[in-house]
Amino acid sequence: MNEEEQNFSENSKNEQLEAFRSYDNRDKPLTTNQGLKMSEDEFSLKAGERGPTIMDDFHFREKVTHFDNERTPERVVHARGFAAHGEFEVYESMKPFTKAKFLQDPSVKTPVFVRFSTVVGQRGSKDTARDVRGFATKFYTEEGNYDLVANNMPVFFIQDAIKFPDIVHAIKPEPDNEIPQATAAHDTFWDWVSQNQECAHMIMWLMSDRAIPRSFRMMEGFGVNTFRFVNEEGKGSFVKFHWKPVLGVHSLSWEEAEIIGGADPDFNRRDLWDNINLGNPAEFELGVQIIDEKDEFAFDFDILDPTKIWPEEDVPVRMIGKMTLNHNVDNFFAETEQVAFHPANIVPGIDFTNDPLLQGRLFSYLDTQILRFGSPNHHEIPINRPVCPFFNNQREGFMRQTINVGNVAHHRNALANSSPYTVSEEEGGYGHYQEKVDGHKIRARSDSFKDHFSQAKLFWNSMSEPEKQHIIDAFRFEVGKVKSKDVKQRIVDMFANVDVDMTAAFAETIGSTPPTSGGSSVTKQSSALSQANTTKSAQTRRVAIIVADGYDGQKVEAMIDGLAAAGVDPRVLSDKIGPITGVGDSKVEAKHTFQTDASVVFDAVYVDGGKNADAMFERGATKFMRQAFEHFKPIAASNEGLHWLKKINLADGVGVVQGDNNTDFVQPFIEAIAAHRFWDRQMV
Ligand code: HDE
Repeated sequence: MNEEEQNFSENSKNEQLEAFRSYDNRDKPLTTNQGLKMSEDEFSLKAGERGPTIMDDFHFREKVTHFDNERTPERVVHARGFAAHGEFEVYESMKPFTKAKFLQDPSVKTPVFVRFSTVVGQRGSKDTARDVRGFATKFYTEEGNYDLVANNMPVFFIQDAIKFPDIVHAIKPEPDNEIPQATAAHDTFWDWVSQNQECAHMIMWLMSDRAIPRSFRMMEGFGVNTFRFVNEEGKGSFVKFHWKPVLGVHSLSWEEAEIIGGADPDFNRRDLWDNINLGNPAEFELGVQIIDEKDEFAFDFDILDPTKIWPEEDVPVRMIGKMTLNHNVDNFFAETEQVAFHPANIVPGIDFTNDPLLQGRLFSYLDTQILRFGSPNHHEIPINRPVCPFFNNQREGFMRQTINVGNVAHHRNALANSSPYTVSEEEGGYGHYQEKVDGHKIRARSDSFKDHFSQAKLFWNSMSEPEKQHIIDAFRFEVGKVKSKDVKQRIVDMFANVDVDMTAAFAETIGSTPPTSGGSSVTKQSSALSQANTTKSAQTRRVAIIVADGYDGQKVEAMIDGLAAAGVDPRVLSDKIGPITGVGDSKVEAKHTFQTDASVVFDAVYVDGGKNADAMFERGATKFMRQAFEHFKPIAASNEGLHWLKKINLADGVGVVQGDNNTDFVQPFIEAIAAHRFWDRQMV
């Protein structure tokens, strides 16, 4: 064991990054990049006070040239992202299945860096677009970096990587006018969908609530592709990776997502940043589904087809470890923007399969990094460096950092005793799984990949009634935005193969002819697919506490204390920022007003009142409460707050907790917050 291995811990990456951090600017003289102290940084060097700037002004030229070059190309997909550091621990040794070192010892914590992203929008687009979310994890293991580059949906649009440029061209803004931004709701995308029916299952996920997550902390992650575990004896098994959020899987309503897009386009990234700063780490369990090689053909779908899930009821997800994201970045560009993921960053014990989507990904990611960084040396950037040492004969290229000492940069050599040398698999060298491959060179799809509708129907069957309605509404919006009548009809004809009632329900509203027959005959359901069955927790939910001067001190304090004790994040909101005084010497600090914060950025609302309550309700609180009600959110009310709720007819809605004559209404409200939403609430 060498020195680096002995020192390996969850802090290894942080310690490595520390060497690159610069805290030096404070109380320091300003210098050029060459270290020259400058006496002036506000006026360029001119020939006379009103004269032209002159070439001698090296400081101006250095500063502006650097500024002019401060952009690198954004990612072609997943451009908008947000990342955090953390650690991963395995629950028990996975030795029977894989020799991957980071999956052996429960006492070892591996540092990780995770970048969440949307796929379609540009870097400055909104967080809450209807879209797939990326969920890419870099494990800095003792054996090198392992990247699990996942999404929050378990299947993909296409079965073969050669189609990726086509789907991305179709879903991105249209090329003539670059409209619309960050949405699939336009002609080229749905034209592509109707011509590529393998995407039917993925479209069901995209139309579902999964595409508008409440929080990065409340979504699942899926490796999508089928990978291979390999153990020390060389035995392989097929594996799919899952991340399960400890807080459960929760989503916004569509209207809310649209409003938040304007009210707080950084909603998801702010949520992660704030919560980590508040000491609420984002936690996910790592799960694996394992299929023995002998069962490769035991299913009614092809286990290498990335448009198929392995239903959890048939292949259980085994929870094998936990990831905790507890540390924000110091510098967005240096870390979040410069991190470079690649599914081929792999460690011994994990290998690939012939999944045709995965095979193409193994090429694409390295290629795209070379455009983004303009250099094959991006592995030297601090965030991308492995924490274990690396040695090889690669040299030079743009921005090379390492100073390789010595004259030998070739293998095999005698001058340096043939080092760096390769090592056997027994000593930790990577050996590829020796799968036997036998076939003709052919451009074709296997017959086993040709059923596009059965699992789309399985997904539909598994949804609760509100989830089904949301899917229908999403089709109505997305396909309703399509201008071509022909494309719309083709979409209707395509989804009639999934479910006739579902398709008829949106066909009518988009001006198409509804189907009268068709539909998949699948009746099976999978309860793991419905968010109705997910974990419920009030923890970290943000709740607006609406008060005006003269509020009920006892009630409001009991509520704030009770919520805080349950891990909820209460935020006082009034019609002015500053101290608000309640009855009985009670005082709270309002940090939000109806002008600064919309109802949509809170999970729930408690409204009391006060002597100025009428004015407050007339000015902003009524709209705020009505919006919370329309977005199915838990509401609690007491005193004037309850009075107003009654006045506007909302007090008897499901999920509304009334605080008058109710000594303990805090607990029922916490339970209502944990329920997330009351989707069956009737609107008044
Ligand atoms: Fe990616 N994908 N992808 N992808 N992908 C990229 O690499 C690609 C696919 C995913 O936060 C790119 O560094 C191809 C599936 C995530 O930095 C690019 C195909 C899944 C991220 C690329 C796929 C993903 C990317 C663009 C089809 C889920 C963001 C920038 C064969 C398992 C990583 C970059 C980050 C990024 C190619 C399909 C996940 C162009 C060719 C399936 C989370 O290389």
